[in-house]
Amino acid sequence: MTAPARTRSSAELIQAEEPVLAHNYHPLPVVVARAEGTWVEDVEGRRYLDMLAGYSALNFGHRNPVLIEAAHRQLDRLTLTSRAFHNDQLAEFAESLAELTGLDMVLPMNTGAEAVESAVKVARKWAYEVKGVPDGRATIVVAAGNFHGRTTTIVSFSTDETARAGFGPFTPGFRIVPYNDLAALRAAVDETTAAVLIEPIQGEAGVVIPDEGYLTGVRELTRRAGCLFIADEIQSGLGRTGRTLAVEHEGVLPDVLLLGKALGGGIVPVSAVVACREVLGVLRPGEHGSTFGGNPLAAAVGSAVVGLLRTGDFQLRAAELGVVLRDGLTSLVGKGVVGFRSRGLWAGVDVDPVIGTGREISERLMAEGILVKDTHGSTIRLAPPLTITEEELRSALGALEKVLTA
Ligand code: IF1
Repeated sequence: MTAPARTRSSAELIQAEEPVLAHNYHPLPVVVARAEGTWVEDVEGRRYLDMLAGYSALNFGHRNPVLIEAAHRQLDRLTLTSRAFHNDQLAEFAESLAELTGLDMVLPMNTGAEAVESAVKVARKWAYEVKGVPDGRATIVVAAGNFHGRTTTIVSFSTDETARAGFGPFTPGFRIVPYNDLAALRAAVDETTAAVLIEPIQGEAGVVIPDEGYLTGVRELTRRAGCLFIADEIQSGLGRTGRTLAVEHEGVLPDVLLLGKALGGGIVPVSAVVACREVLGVLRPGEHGSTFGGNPLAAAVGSAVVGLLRTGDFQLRAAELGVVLRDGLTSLVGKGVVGFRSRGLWAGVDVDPVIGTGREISERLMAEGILVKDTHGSTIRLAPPLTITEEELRSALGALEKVLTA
C-alpha cells in the first residue's frame, strides 16, 4: 500500500511515477509542489529560482495575481461551452489580440502544435483558393533546426532524428532549407509555395538568432513570391525578447503569427493563429475546429495576458534586464562559457564540454537552487519569468559562475 499522495516525499513521488508514467521525459530530480513569481518550492520546502519558466509559458511569473484573479473570476462563472454556442469572453480576446499584434483575425486553439497545424492547413487552403496552386500541390518551406511541436505532421519537417525516428510515414509537402540563409530560401520558393514557416529566433536549437536583415529578407522574399510569411512566436513572443514580438526587432510584420505558451499565462493552454483577413477568411463553418479552442476560461486569461502586455512594462523589463543578462554572460566567456546568444531575457549558453554536459550543468545548478534546462549537448537555456528582479538575475549568474569555475 503506497502512502497517500499528500505525504509522499519527493523521492517517493519520483519512484511512484516510474511504472505508471510514460518515459518521454528525463526530468531533473526535483518535485515542485508550489510556486510564486520567479520561485518554485519542492515537496520538502527547498526553494529554487525558475530560470526555465515553462519554456516561456510563465513569462508573467508563477501564479501572476492579475491572471489568477481573471481565472478565478471566470471559473466562478463559466468554463466551457464548445464553439457550438457563443460565449461572452471570446470577442474581447480576439479583438485585444488582433489589436496587440496589428493583424485582423484570430483562430483560437490550445497548444502551440495545434496553432502550427492549423496554420499549415490554412496556408494550404489559401494557396489553393487565393494563390491558385493546383490542388494537393502546395509546398511549405521550413528551416533546418526548427522546433514547431510534436505531432506527426510537424515532425515530418523536423531535422531532429530523435523527434522523427519511428514515427513515419510522414506528411509530404515540406521543403527544408538552412536557417538564416536567404539565398537557399529564395531557391526553395516557387509557384507551389504556400508559405515560409520560421521561428524569428530558433528556441530549441539553442536560441539561434538570425543575422540582422534575415527577417526583413524573408518578408520581402515572400511578398515578391506571393506566398505567406508565417512567424512561429510561440516561444519567442509575448515579451520574452524585450518586444511584444521578436519580429519587431526588425520592424517586420508577418502574414500569419503563431502564439502560445505565455498566452495562457502559465494557467491554461491557450494558443492562436493571428493573420490578415485574406488568409483566415478561407475557413468556413465545419472546416476546422477544436473542443476547447476559444473556451471562455482560456479567453478570459488570454485577455488578461494581453492587458499585461499592453502597458509595455514586461517588454521593457525584459529589454533592460536583458542587458544585465548579456553583460553577465559576456563576463563568463572564457570562464567555462565558450559562447552564448541572447536577446532580452532569453539566452542559449554554450558551456565548455570539458566542464560537463548540459544535463550535468543543470544538475549542478539545481544543487545551487537554480533550475534551468539543457537543450542539446552542452548548451543550456536561460529563460526566467520576466518578473525576475535584477538581484535574482545576478544571483543566478553568480551560481552559474560558481558551477562553471568549481
Ligand atoms: C516539450 C522548447 C521544445 C515551440 C515553438 C511550437 C511549439 C513549441 C517555437 C509547440 C514548444 C516546447 C515543447 C516542450 C519543450 C519546449 C521546447 F523549444 F521550448 F524548448 F521542446 F523544443 N513552436 N516548445 O518552442 O508548442 O505544442 O508544446 O504547446 O517538452 O515538448 P506546444
